Amino acid sequence: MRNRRKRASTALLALFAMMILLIATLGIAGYSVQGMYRAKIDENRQIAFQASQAGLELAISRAYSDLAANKGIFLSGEKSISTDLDALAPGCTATSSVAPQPDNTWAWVTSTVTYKGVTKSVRSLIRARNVGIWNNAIFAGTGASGQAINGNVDIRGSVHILGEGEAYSDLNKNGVWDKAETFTDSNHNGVWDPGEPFVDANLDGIWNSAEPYNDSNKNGFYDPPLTQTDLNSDFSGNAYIGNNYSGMDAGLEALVPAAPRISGIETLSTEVRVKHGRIAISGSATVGATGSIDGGTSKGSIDGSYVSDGYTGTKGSSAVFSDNGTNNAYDLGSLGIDFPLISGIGAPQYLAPDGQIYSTQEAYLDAKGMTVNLTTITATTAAFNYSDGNGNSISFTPEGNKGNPPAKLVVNGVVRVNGDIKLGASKETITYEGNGTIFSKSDINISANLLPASGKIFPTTARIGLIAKGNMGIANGNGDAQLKLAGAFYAQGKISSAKQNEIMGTFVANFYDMGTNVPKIYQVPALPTNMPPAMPGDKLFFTLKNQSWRERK
Ligand SMILES: [Ca+2]
Ligand SMILES: [Ca+2]
Ligand SMILES: [Ca+2]
Ligand SMILES: [Ca+2]
Repeated sequence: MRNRRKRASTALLALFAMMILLIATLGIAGYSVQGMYRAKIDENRQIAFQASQAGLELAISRAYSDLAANKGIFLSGEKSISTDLDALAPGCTATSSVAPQPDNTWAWVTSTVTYKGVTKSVRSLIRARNVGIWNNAIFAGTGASGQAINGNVDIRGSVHILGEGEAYSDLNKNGVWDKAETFTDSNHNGVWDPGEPFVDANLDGIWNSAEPYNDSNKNGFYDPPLTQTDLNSDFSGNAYIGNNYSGMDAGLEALVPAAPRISGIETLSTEVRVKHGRIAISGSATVGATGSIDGGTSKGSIDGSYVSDGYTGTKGSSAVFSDNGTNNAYDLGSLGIDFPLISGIGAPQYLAPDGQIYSTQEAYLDAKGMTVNLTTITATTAAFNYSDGNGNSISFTPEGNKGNPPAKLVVNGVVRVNGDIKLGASKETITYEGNGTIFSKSDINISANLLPASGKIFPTTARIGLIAKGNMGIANGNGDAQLKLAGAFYAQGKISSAKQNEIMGTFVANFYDMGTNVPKIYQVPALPTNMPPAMPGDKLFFTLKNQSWRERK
């Protein structure tokens, strides 16, 4: 009995040992199956994650490339990107979505991928900025005498100065404009003649003439790239670059769309860019402002400063109030933004809206514009009406008794004048309607207020563009008073502003003389997407900034 029990105990012990062994073996086996399973899950998770990240990049690049068609804003939407990601994660289910944030230039972009039962989702907050030529208050090409913008000027909105010098044919491909080699004019005929001694500066054994250049300001010499850009208040008033419409004449403010607001704060998204040259700030001039503006309802600081050569003057960068500080270099070099020359050396080919290519934009304007024989339009000019059946027209109704109703100009399409044109006489007002551009093969002078007609808003329901192949003068005439203007203003040469003008819209010119009377220029952010026809440089350019990234699951 005792023995049996002992045997039984022994048997039980053996069984127990075997069970432990079995459990242990099974445990190892189970562990190894689970380990292989986990490795597979990790691999799937890795693939799902990588695919979701690739999906995010794809969705961001698509949102970016859609910006031009969508006029610079993000549109809400969700789409399947399963097919796009199939090579990375075969058989996955993938979606991307764009969720615009207030003002629609911000958006959350999300990519979600489910691969073999594992779901991964990542998202980024992106911000688009229209950095096109007409999304500025002032765009300057060349600049003269060391200064792109000279004088006291109150600018609300962005400023973009290239300061690249006049365009030229770089015959010897050395990257700089070369003047004529000096020579001894033995026969005093003003030109080099074979045999006359010369200084062979480039050691090529022959006398070299000056490289041809585009003398866009017609001053008779080549204007080189800038080394310094002057913004000063050494005279009267205060030069200023601001980010809001604070202090704007209420009557004028009613003629343009309300300034944008982001989270309730009025802002023009002002950025200041200078590719070549410095900004000199002296006296009480400032770029941006500190402290509360309009009780905190308007933004004081500018959004960004991108000035490669930095600030100088007696105040220098201490007078710059920018969200990104003052040490950022010019950031748009890769976009290839050039001054939009319409004719002469350096003028690019022009891609017309109908897809046809013209040798220059001037060639396009010549071919498509309606030529009229007008040199002066004053408020009392007799009524006229021209049209060509191709969508180009200009008509005029002089002002009524004592200016009531005001004179009205209606322009549609492109109207061309071969010589100078003068708009208005001293202390007059001309109102406008339509969607048109006046192109002068020479100079344009404006002596009257030029504002949208009653009930119209610039540039959404009435817009006018002025293109001067030469120069543009604003209130430069004898007896001209300060003017109020709303439009898109382009001069291949120089824009000169006398008087304390108030301008809504954008100036695009190679050179500026803003005088000493503190003209005010208010950028109208709706302009780049509501341009008058055929304005030079009206292509939209965007930058995209990735503000943040996060993994959702
Ligand atoms: Ca050269
Ligand atoms: Ca000679
Ligand atoms: Ca030579
Ligand atoms: Ca010149």
